[in-house]
Amino acid sequence: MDAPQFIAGWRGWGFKLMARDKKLGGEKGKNENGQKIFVLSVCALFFSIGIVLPVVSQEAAATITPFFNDLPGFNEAAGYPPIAINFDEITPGTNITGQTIQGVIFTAPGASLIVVRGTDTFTPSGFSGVINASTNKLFPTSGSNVLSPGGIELVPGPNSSIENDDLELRFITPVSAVGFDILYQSLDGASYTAVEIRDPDNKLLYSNNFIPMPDIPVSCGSPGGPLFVGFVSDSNNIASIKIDEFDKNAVCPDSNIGYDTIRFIIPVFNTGEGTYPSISGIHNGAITPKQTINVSRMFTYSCPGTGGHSEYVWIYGNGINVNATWNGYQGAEGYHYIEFSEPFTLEANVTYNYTIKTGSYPQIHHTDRLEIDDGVITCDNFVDANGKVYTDWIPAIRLE
Ligand SMILES: [Ca+2]
Ligand SMILES: [Ca+2]
Ligand SMILES: [Ca+2]
Repeated sequence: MDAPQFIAGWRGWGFKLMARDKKLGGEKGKNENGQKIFVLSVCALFFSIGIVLPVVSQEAAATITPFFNDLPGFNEAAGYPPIAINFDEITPGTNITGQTIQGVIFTAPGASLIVVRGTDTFTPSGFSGVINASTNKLFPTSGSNVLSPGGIELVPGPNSSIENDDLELRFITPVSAVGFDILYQSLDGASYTAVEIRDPDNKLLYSNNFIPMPDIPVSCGSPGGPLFVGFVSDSNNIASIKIDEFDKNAVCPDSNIGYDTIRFIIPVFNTGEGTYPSISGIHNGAITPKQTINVSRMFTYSCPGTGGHSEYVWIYGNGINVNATWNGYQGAEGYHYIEFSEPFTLEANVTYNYTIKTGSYPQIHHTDRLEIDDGVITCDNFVDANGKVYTDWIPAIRLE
């Protein structure tokens, strides 16, 4: 581009313009005052000639609604997706590049994806415009850990292996909504981050080349802080989301970002609650999930006032052969669960056999075939504790 490109957006009392460093030849203004004077003079120009530039943002398909700095709005539209990933169970210092967590593949277009304790992050010397470097950290929004591409040192640019803080999340099972916090080294009013969302065919669903920050004045050296970004689709078509962070200079202590508190609905296979009558025994049948699910444990619904549970589960066929054994009445609700030693994946529209041995009084679906939103589960036979055989008893369970 020959001329600077600007993003204009109505912000209540007026509009605000942000100059993108990349569009100005790769660097921000020489100093903050110079940049401010430049932006103000451009504002004055547009006010004087009475034009408004369009928002530089495109929606290839009108199916995605963005929520910037609006967690309540996102929750309302998306049905309160839980926090699925908070990084708090991962040992600080772990590089999760290429790893799959809760069915999400973490890909690093830039610096390596390192989980750190947020308070361990720090701003070294080398930036201009520093007011109080101890406030320029990646503060967590859940627990104490965050994802900080490049690690704990939030270095000035250019230094692409440490401060190019891009992130791509790929969902094994596409979702209809995803939200998370971007942690800015300095919440200074200019995000220098872009976002792209793609469907399972890699088709662009949504992009925004300059994520809007809250309505705060641009102010070099501001303390670090989070910005919630969320996206809601009208179908389960969000397969990947890519954040491009493109502040790569040493002007103001703001060339690093991190991530925390990722919200989305984790795909499960849930039969929902069953009914009486109930008795323990051994169930054999098949499960066909409608969506690909990452399984690490199985929940069993119990009849009220009983300790109904599963004692053993075996899932096999079509490349899967896993089993797990109950380890007792642990914790308040822990007895409902059987944990598998390693997570495994059940593919969409593939049928797997199951054998489930129950104890006490689990809830039962009294049918030989149950079709639910998550797929289909059938009963081949059920041998109850007295040796009686049925073909229409399906245990009420949830694979998650
Ligand atoms: Ca966290
Ligand atoms: Ca970094
Ligand atoms: Ca950067």
